[in-house]
Amino acid sequence: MGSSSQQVDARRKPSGYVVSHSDYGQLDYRPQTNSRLTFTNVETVDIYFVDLNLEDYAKCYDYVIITGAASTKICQHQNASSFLQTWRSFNASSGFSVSIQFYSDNTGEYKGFLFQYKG
Ligand SMILES: [Ca+2]
Repeated sequence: MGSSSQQVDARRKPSGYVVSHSDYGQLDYRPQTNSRLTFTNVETVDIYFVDLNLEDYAKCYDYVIITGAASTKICQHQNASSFLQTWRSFNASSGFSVSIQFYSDNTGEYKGFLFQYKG
């Protein structure tokens, strides 16, 4: 179980890598995760998922939502493959931010994700 909220100022840190949880690669993510990372001071954020491995079920119990000018929900069973290993651009909100929220339910944990970003 984990709940966290973090901000990255994209002017100060215009590129980098983000993982779904702190021990990504060693342990699966936790149940009942609700974490949010917000990029600030951006007009667009380009995101490249190196790895994206969430619970694969039609009902989309675990998911990622990327919210800027629009909101994009990523579900393993539905559209995850279209975000994997390709650069995707997300326009910021009017407040110049893009947030990535990761949510997991209380059962069925998987490896998680790793993405590269450019702000
Ligand atoms: Ca789950």
